[in-house]
Amino acid sequence: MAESSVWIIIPAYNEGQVLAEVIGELLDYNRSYQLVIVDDGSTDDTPKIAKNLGVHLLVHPINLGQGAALATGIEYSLGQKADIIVTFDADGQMQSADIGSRGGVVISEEVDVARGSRFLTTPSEKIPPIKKNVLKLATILTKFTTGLKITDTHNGFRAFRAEALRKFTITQNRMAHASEILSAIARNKLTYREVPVTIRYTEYSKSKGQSVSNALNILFELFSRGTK
Ligand SMILES: Nc1nc2c(ncn2[C@@H]2O[C@H](COP(=O)(O)OP(=O)(O)O)[C@@H](O)[C@H]2O)c(=O)[nH]1
Ligand SMILES: [Mg+2]
Repeated sequence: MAESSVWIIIPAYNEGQVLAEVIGELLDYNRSYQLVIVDDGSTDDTPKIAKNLGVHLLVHPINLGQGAALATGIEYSLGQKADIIVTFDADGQMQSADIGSRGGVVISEEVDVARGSRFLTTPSEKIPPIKKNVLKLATILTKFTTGLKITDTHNGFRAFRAEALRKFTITQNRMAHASEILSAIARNKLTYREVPVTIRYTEYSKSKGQSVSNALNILFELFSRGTK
């Protein structure tokens, strides 16, 4: 059987400081991955750096948000006949080793979606306490609104079978896409598995990451929208 083609979508917004290192780690891990950087209207040196990395580069002329960047990368990869599509952050918080060769469990366990969970590995004291509580609340609301039993609802690490991604599109441009994807998994009855991933909390990532108030906004949005 031919090898599956694995496409990694890397949304990047002002990640010039770390982007080259993140891409280098992914390539060192597995050279056969197709890497797609979506430069989301960055105003730093992200475009210049991305251009020289020898990977697929898609550009939003203005900043549209992480959800829009993922949608752009997914549409492109589906058009290139990807078999497995992985969403992976550009800020160095994720580890390429967590992808697993060839899409890992998506293939070995024959599920539509493998979702990362930081609560299956990272010693929980490393997760900022407020963030931990917000994420815990999110799991309860998610169970209530979608019926999905997920330990980490807002983890950006996901691996999809291409066919699963053809069943829905991401319309939430900004961070609410995380909830939208969960609703789509429930609505389309996609099979899923959570896989342990390590999320690194560096000073850099903490200074740039999503604020707790934004996480709360996302939660309210999820709660009010339900599974529609
Ligand atoms: N914050 C933010 N991140 C974006 C945007 N567009 C793309 N991204 C990328 O989305 C990923 C996750 O963003 P981040 O703010 O670190 O989210 P967090 O890790 O959930 O706190 C990073 O790779 C960003 O570079 C955007 O408009 N805003
Ligand atoms: Mg981050």
